[in-house]
Amino acid sequence: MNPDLQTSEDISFDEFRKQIFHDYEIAVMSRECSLLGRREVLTGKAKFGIFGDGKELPQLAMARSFKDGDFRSGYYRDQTFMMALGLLSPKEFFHGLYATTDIEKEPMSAGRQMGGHFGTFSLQEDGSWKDLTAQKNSSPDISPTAGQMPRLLGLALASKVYRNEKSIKGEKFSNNGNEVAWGTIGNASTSEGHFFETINAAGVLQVPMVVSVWDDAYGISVPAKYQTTKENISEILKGFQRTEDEKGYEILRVKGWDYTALIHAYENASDIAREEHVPVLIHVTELTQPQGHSTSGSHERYKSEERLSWEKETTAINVLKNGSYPIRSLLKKNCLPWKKG
Ligand SMILES: Cc1ncc(C[n+]2csc(CCOP(=O)(O)OP(=O)(O)O)c2C)c(N)n1
Ligand SMILES: [Mg+2]
Repeated sequence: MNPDLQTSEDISFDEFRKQIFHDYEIAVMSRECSLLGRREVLTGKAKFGIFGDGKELPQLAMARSFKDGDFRSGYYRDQTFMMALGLLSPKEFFHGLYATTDIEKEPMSAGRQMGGHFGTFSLQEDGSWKDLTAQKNSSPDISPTAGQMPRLLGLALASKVYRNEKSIKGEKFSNNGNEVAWGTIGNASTSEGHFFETINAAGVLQVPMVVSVWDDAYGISVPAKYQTTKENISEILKGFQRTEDEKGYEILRVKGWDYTALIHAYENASDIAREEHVPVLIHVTELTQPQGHSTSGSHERYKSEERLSWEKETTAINVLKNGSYPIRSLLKKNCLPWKKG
C-alpha cells in the first residue's frame, strides 16, 4: 500500500453511531431544503429550481470517502454531497436559488450560475493559487448533461501525470497523484457521447476516476426503456470490467437505499482508484426523485401509481431512518439527538 495515503482508522462504536446520526441530520436538512425550495419557486420567489431529493444516501457515502486534494465533477443533484463536506449551508443553497449577486452570500458564483451548480475556488483573492491538496475541490457544474465528463477525465489524468512524471512537482496541485476525481451523472445522461468517450478513454489511460451513475430510471419524463439499452448501464458496460489478465474498470452496482452497502462500495472504489489508478464505475440503482425532475414539471403526470407509491416507501431518508441493520437498531436504542424524549 502507498504510505502517502491517508488510511481509514478503526473507530469506536460510539463514534460510528455519531457518524450515522450526523449523516441522517445532513440527509434530513438537505431534503427539507429541496421541499422548501420547490415551494419557494411555485410561490413565485425564485424562477427555477432543481434539487437533490431522493439522491441523498449515495452522496453521504461518497462524501465519506472524498479526501483533501480530491475533485468532484458532477451535476445538479449533488447538494447533499456539498452539505456533507461542509461546503454548502442551507442559507447559501437558498441564495443560489434566489440568484443573490453577493459573493459572500452566494459563494458558488454570486448568482451568475443557476442554483445547483457547485464550485469551489482554486485561487486566492490576489490571484495566487490556493493549496488544492489541502482542500476539497469541486469544478463548477455546467448545464449540458454529460458536459462534466471530459473535465472529469482531465482531472483524473492530471493525478496520473503527477504520480508518474517525476520532473513535474505537484506542489499545491497533487500529493504524488493520490487524488481521486469523482464524477456524478444521471442515468439518462449516460446516453450522451461525452459519457461513452470518457469511459473509454479512462479505461485506456487507467486514471484515478470514480464515476457514479445516479439511476432513478428516468430522464425528466422519459423512462429508461427509451434511453438505455437493456435499461441498465452497468450491464451493457460489462465488457469494460478488468480481469486477471486485462486492464479495465472495476464496476460496482449498489442499491441507492442500502446505506451500509453504499459505504462499503465507496470505500472500496476510493482505495482502488487512489492506490491502483484504476477507474471505477459505481452504478447506483433504485434511486427516487420524490418531487419530480425540477420545479417546471409534475411527475404525477408521467409516473404510474405503482412507481409513485414505491418511491414514497423507498426514498433514501425513510430507509436511513427505518431501514436495515445497523441503522434501525441504533435509532431504536437511542432517540435522535435533535429530538429529545
Ligand atoms: C446536452 C443536454 N441535453 C438536454 C438537456 C436537458 N436536460 C436537463 S436534465 C435532463 C435529464 C437528465 O436525466 P438524468 O441524466 O437521468 O438525471 P436526473 O435528472 O434524472 O437525475 C435533460 C434532458 C441538457 N441540459 N443538456
Ligand atoms: Mg435520471
